[in-house]
Amino acid sequence: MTNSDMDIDTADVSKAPTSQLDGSELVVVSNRQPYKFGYDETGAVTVDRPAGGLTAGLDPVVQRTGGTWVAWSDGEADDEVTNEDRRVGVPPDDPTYELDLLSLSEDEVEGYYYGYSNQVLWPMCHGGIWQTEFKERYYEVYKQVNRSFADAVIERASDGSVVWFQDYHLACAPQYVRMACPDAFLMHFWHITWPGWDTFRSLPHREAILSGLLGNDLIGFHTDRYRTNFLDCVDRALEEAAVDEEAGTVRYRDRTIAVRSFPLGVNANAIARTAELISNERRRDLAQQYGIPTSGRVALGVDRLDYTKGIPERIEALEHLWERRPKWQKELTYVQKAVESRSVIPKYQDLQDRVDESIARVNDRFGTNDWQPIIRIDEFLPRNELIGLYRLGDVMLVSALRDGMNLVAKEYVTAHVDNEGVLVLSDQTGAHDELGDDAVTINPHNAKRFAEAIEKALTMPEVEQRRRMKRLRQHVSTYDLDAWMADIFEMVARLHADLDSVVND
Ligand code: ADQ
Repeated sequence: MTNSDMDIDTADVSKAPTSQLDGSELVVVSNRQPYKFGYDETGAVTVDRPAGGLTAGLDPVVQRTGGTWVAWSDGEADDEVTNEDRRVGVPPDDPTYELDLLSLSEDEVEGYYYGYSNQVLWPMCHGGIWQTEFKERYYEVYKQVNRSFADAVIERASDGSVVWFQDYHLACAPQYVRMACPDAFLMHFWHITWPGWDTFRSLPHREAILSGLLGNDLIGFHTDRYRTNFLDCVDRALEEAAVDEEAGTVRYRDRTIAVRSFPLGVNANAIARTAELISNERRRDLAQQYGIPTSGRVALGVDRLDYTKGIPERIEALEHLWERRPKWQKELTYVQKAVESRSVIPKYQDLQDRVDESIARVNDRFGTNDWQPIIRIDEFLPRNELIGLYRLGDVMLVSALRDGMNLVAKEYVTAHVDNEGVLVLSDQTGAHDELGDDAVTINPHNAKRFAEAIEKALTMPEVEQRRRMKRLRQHVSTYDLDAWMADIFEMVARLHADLDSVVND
């Protein structure tokens, strides 16, 4: 087996404390698998390791605690590497925990993943009621797949286990597990926004989704706003639930569920260390490789191609800037690092077409023989190259229309170890709640103001730039991934202790 992502330094992974788990077996449940098995061109099995974000952060925790990770099996070589129970020890070179892979049929993937998860819950949670495709079949399949995830958990979990569900793909599973394992500790982290009641009430299955999540003992959101929205939705939708907003609890079916906010951070030490190792020469090479001019200024965007990320709005603002302030033509180049996402869904195809058209229009309008205003990088970049790219960005443009957190903003800040660079950040992101004071704030819908904000960022005096960046970096390195994990495990320990005292009373 070969490792197809050799850039990951395994010594650079999160070192979050796990002692609060007190020997409990950890079972992580997520849609995506932390190790993906495929084949290279010679037919040898390859393994893609987690390269960033939460999966990369959680993997070392489970490596330390041991236990199980249940996920959808979508690797080409999964059949070959797993045993008859579809389990495989990971990390492959020195296994410390088991990956339990769930096979899904094409119909299941269509209904559960592309259907209910990504055409109902995703747009609805981001406030896009008109973007949703409510279909009863999607919901039926979503429940059925959630049942399969729950069955896999039930097979592994005991009453002493801590089961940790990730995200909106698994809203019904906790209730199913609860029925079989009444004393296991179940928790859930919801990675996307939770909308207000007036949006959430459009969901035909709203009671079932809430009730499924209330099978947990602890539910976490990125911000207080989402936590409050969730409690309000529970209060209005479920007659039998008693919400204590101040305490952040719900009393439901004779159990108490704690609802808290835990803003997710990035693996700041690892990013900063990688960033420090990127020499000026390496940066120049990288710029040359992608045709990025080294003489002018660079604005950067790094996103999944998703309609929530505000990419067309960003291009419109840049167009406005180049049009109204021609001095930035040939002086400012915009680099869009995009990664294709959920392309079988028509709304995602529409977005990709829109982005293609806008880039072509702007390049056609302002481009010259020796300058291309927008450079697009579509290919996969290993993690250290992505960090190198962050360092090339004089200005980072994060213009999401809605975003649970937005880790890209935090990664950019962390990579700027020299305290240079300016973050332009949409006030519609969870990250803005933490970073808004030292970023240049935008509303992504106002192209004129957005263009002014880009200019403000580009002309910010160096002293102010450094002062802001330093504060941003301080915040992001203090509230990093380890701190996030420690907060959550500390809460688990506290709730565990409360449960024990109830049992012993
Ligand atoms: P995403 O919507 O995927 O995640 P985001 O937080 O911006 O959004 O990115 C997650 C990770 O993907 C980051 O580590 C980033 O480096 C990587 N990434 C994004 N675009 C990339 C690209 N073009 N190339 C390479 N890597 C790229 C969801 C929620 C967010 C929330 C996260 C974590 O929608 O609001 O912040 O989960 O909870």
